[in-house]
Amino acid sequence: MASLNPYDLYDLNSLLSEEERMIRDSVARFVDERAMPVIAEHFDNATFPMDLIPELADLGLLGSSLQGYGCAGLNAVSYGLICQELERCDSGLRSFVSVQSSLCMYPIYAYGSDEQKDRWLPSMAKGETIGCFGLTESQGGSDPGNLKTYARRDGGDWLVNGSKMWITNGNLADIAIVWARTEEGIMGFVLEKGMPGFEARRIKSKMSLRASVTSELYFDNVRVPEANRLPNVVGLKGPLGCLTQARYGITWGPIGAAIACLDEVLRYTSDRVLFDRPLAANQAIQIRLADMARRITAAQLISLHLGRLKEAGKMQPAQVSLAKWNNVRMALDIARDCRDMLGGAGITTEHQAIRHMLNLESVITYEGTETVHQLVIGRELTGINAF
Ligand code: TGC
Ligand code: FAD
Repeated sequence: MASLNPYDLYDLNSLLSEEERMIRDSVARFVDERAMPVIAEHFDNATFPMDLIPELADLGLLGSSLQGYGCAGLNAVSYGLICQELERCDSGLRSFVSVQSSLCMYPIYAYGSDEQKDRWLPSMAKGETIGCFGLTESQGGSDPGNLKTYARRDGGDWLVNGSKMWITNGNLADIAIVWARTEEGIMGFVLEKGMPGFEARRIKSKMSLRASVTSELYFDNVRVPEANRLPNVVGLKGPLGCLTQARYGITWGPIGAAIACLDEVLRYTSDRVLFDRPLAANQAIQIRLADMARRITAAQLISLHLGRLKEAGKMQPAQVSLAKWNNVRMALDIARDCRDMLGGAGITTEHQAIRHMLNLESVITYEGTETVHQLVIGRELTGINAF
């Protein structure tokens, strides 16, 4: 009997096309050679590895699912595999790509005018223009329908007032996709760095996603031309449609984080000798390792099937909710358990588990908290809206 790959017990590799495997392997190489060696230091110093942005762009990872405008036009499973490999390194690296691709390039692509697409998408694909996505406000991110940021028409322009909270890439961004209430409903606007009255303030003292920039955005009578309003969507379905794209990718990312933790702890428990035998020789340890493999395998099957549904145009938001809930919970539990099996060695960033564990505390909160996704499924099952 051939021995199984501990990180792919069901040989899902065999269900991938040659192109999908090639994409996964080239991102994996980039991660191992370029990102892994620097990530712990960036996490410790609370900096984002800016010098990797051109490399992410050269690999075609920015806006990789979009067609044209210098984008790679990859299928859904390829995008998922990209997220998985990036998050094998760090959720912050995957977040950067998720936000740029699914939350900034996607709304311009899906809801923007031809002029807006020509103006922003090619430079975003090259990593020369960085975006952020402003939906959440301090009064409650789970309920974006209650957003207060307001845009009112003023001649041919709009005046935007309000603020946004917890915005990934906020201080790095050249443009911000800002969702605001108007007399005509919720609309999306592209705000540009340097517009008078538009300010980003970095959120400090984060214990999670430290290798990612998170900011507050402030808008004080920011004058925004009509040419910067996304013309083709009105209502909450605009931002929620972007979230569906990003959440799909997030179902894959934590699989990478969980694999990184399992890999680390498999090595550690084989090498560490306690009571005259390797730690891995204990039943209590093997049961925990087996449980990790079980949960990773289930998550892999969920995301792969979800990806194929997406490619067939059949993916439903409630299916994405189930996968986001399951897969992030899986990875967070595994990271915590791996941290424990490393003992004292598990509390520094010399090992990965604690970094992944802390990052996943954000991942389980952003893009819809675990509870929000549970309630989406509850609503799907019962037909009763419990929000
Ligand atoms: P509800 O009445 O359910 O829906 C309003 C309209 O939106 C449509 N819709 C969706 N469309 C696409 N995708 C989805 N997932 C959708 N969910 C709903 C819906 O059909 C409806 O359309 P229409 O045409 O009838 O108007 O709205 P609700 O107010 O009851 O809210 C439902 C709820 C709670 C699920 C929603 O508000 C929600 O998802 N809340 C969580 C918010 C959230 O996830 N925020 C994330 C902010 S961005 C972020 O965290 C980025 S982190 C990035 C990183 O670093 O990786
Ligand atoms: P709340 O909505 O106040 O929720 C608090 C608690 O109440 C949670 O446990 C929640 O599950 C629970 N809860 C809420 N409603 C119910 C209910 N009906 N029943 C039971 N329990 C409920 N947002 C952006 O727009 N853009 C970004 O780029 C972005 N990046 C982020 C990066 C990081 C690192 C973090 C931490 C957040 C980011 N967010 C971003 C915001 C994120 O989407 C919100 O934090 C998230 O949606 C939750 O909102 P909240 O923090 O206001 O918590």
